[in-house]
Amino acid sequence: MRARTANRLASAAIGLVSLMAVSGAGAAGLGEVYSRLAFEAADGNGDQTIDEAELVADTAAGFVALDDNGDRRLDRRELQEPDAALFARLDRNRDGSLSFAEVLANKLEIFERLDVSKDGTLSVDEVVAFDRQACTRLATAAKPAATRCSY
Ligand SMILES: [Ca+2]
Ligand SMILES: [Ca+2]
Ligand SMILES: [Ca+2]
Repeated sequence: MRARTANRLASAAIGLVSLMAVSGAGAAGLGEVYSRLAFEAADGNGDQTIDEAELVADTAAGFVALDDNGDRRLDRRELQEPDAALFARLDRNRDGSLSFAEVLANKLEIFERLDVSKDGTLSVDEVVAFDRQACTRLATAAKPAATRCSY
C-alpha cells in the first residue's frame, strides 16, 4: 500500500477537481504538478490509468476529506466559497449543499467526456489536459482566477 493518507488532499483534488480549482483552495500555483500528484493518488492499482471504480473510490475519499462536519453534504463553507455558477449546476436538487450523489454524477460526466477513446479509462495526459483547459476557461471567465492557475 502506498501512503494514501498523505495524498488525501491531492486525492480530493481529482475527486473534486473542478470545484477545488474554482474555489482556489486546491490548485493554487501548483498547476500540472498538482494534477499529476492527484492522478497518482487516484490510481489505486498503479497501472497509470484511472478506471471508473477508481474514480468512484477517489471521489468518495475526496468527499469525506472535505466534509468537515461529517453530515455527508458539502456546503459552500466546506468548499471554501466555490464558483457560484458551478455550485448551482452541481446542486441538482437546489438544497444549498452537495450530496455525494450530486458530486459523483458530475465526476462521471467528466469521466465520460474525457474518455475520448471510450475504453473506460483515463490517462494522466487526458486528466492534465482537462485541468489545463478548466484553468484557462476560468482565467478568461473570471480575471482573479488567472492568478490561481499556473498552467
Ligand atoms: Ca488504475
Ligand atoms: Ca458537510
Ligand atoms: Ca444538493
